[in-house]
Amino acid sequence: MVSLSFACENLPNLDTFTRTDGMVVLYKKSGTSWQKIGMTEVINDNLNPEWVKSFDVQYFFEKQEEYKVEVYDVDDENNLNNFANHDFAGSLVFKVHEVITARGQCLSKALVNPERAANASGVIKITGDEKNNNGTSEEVHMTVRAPFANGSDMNFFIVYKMMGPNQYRPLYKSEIQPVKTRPNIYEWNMITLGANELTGGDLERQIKIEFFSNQKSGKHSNRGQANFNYAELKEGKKEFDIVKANGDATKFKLEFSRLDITQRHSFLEYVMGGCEISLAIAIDFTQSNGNPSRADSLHSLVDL
Ligand SMILES: [Ca+2]
Ligand SMILES: [Ca+2]
Repeated sequence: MVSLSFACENLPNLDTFTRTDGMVVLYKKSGTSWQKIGMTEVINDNLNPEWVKSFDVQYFFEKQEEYKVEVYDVDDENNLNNFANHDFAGSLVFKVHEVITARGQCLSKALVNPERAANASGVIKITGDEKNNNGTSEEVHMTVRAPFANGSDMNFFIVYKMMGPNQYRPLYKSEIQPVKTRPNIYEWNMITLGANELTGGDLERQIKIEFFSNQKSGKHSNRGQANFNYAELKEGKKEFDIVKANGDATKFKLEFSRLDITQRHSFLEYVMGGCEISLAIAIDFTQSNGNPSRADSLHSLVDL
């Protein structure tokens, strides 16, 4: 299995008053037609979007399977599947083999749009990450907490894993946390990420959490980042310095207010372990037990 993810650079601007709202649609060739596999999320007002949503595809060494990406500027956001209502940025036909044999498993090519001059439709970067099915089934649950001086900002963070020198792939984007006036501490919802997803089998592979102050214009300003690796999380290290994008120190620290590592068990493991599931259903046809919405009914549903 290979997990494909996408980023674009220098997309043409296809909105009059704002910027392009990019979305990628992935297809696989089946006979003579293209079969849709799925779509990424929409990234608003950004000519260099980097999508979090990835797609797992089978890689057969002996087969030359063709895939196609289409990049749209979403204009009909209530009807994402209505591609005719969006502006078409460009497309690219590729093979998984090209992606995983590219440097850093990242294929970078110009998007093609016959209605525009060559190389005027931006560049798509397709990253292929091999999924190691023999790896660990651990997963890490963490709650990110960080202080930031300006309590009027709405902040979010993105978790990246390193793919190569200065090359990162986004794995998770948090919700946007609103103002916390006192004591300027932001805490986001707990997240769960698979160890394989974070490490690709290398426990010391760098993981980066980058904090952003959310701006409606889409020009989110970077508030700093914390770097660590999975091995440090396993040792129970919960605090990491937040540094600026240029590496300068800040006085802030990221703290995991919750950090747990657990085993993720497959359904088959439950079955092999002797797990039995039984389901009993009863229907009460009498009225003598009272209304189940009342706490004093024998069949009260209040606690359910
Ligand atoms: Ca548009
Ligand atoms: Ca726009």
